[in-house]
Amino acid sequence: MTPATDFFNIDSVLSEEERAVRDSVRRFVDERVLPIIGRCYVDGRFPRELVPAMAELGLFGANLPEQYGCAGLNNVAYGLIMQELERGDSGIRSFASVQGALAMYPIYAFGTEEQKRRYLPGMASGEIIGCFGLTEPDFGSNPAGMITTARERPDGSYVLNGAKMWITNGSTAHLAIVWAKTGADERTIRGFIVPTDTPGFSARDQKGKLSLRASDTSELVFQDLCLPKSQLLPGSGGLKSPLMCLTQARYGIAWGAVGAASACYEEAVRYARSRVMFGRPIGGFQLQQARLAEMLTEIVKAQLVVLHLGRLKDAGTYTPQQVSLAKRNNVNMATEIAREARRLLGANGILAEYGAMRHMENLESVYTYEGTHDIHTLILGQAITGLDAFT
Ligand code: TGC
Ligand code: FAD
Repeated sequence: MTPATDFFNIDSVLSEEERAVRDSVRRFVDERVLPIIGRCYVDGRFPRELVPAMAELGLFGANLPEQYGCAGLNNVAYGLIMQELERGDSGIRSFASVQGALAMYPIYAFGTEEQKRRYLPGMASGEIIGCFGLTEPDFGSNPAGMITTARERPDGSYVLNGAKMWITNGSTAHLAIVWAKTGADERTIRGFIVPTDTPGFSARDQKGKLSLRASDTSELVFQDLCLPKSQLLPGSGGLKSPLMCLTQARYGIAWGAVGAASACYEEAVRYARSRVMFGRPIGGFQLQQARLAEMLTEIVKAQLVVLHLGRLKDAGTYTPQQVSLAKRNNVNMATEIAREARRLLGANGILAEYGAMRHMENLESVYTYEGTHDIHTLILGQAITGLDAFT
């Protein structure tokens, strides 16, 4: 018997193309990610050698149009990609999320035609790696307060000064999408495409991470960094622009969490059926059955949330608040399931040879980034009551 996570036969409501995309990424994860990821995690190394194969599969900016070298998939197929990648590891999904939703999307949404043609095909093919700099050392949940500045000079060029913190892909990226204030308040926030070889740019790896270890995380510093006007994203303006990018990434994360939870659940089922204690498989004890029943129930609910959200996104009728609900619920669900799976595995559950503890540690970052669980609670609170708890 397979530990089927598709308990509600969601397969039957996916299109042939959606299933084919899902299956090809699943194969990639089985063949290329799972055999090496435990080692990468222990070594604290992002497996960059996987990038060409990921590009070949069309995983970067997969829901952006084909005219820019992207796969042009719908949002459900895009979500299924994120689900399968995170079944492997949150760090691998993070790489694809940042590249597609946080670096390619702003160029697509706010860039000129010339910028889209210059950057997007190379990013889809994985030759140009991007990162997204919004968070600062003193402004995480409240990016409106950012102190990075972009001062406009009389010739129309800009000078950037400031620092960004916790930036995924930061030290390996060829370009950074940097958000900075051109004036006094958050209405003047603009986005810039910063080539990372520009004088005045530096990146430093964040050391000592106990989570997302198979992912690069860095601090970026801009010191009198001069940029021609051509690097401004002209369609960006105000905090709303980076928040629009976050909505794209949060959507993918809500799907990704289902993948991480499914990996943990499937591992737990296999273990429960094979581990014998007190003369029988531990899966035969009611306590472990209750644990597994709870996991499966929560996974199914989370699957239904993202599938419906994806259909709404494809219809153009979804809202950022719905995305907040999905990110908040699904990541919390996956965090709990990873912890329960680790416990079910007993001592083996602390080994990198199994996935549960790696997922559990990763999910602590996923719980925190892209809006902490608390921030999404407050976003929902605002949607429910009409009262803003932030100001
Ligand atoms: P607020 O006044 O609420 O909003 C300003 C304007 O933006 C609009 N808006 C959104 N638009 C699109 N999508 C969203 N999610 C939006 N949220 C708000 C809003 O309607 C308004 O528009 P307008 O036309 O009136 O100007 O802004 P606020 O300063 O009160 O902030 C609200 C808050 C706290 C919810 C926001 O700052 C927030 O979401 N904070 C969390 C920060 C965060 O998530 N950072 C993530 C950094 S990137 C990252 O973590 C990458 S991890 C790597 C990976 O993905 O794998
Ligand atoms: P803080 O904002 O300082 O929050 C600390 C605690 O206070 C949290 O529990 C929070 O929920 C709570 N809190 C904050 N405000 C309130 C409130 N109003 N009411 C109640 N509680 C509140 N950022 C990027 O820009 N780009 C990236 O690529 C990126 N990648 C990341 C990768 C990793 C591995 C990690 C861990 C983070 C990454 N981030 C990135 C940063 C991430 O988005 C921030 O860490 C996140 O937004 C939270 O900010 P903070 O860590 O400063 O926490």
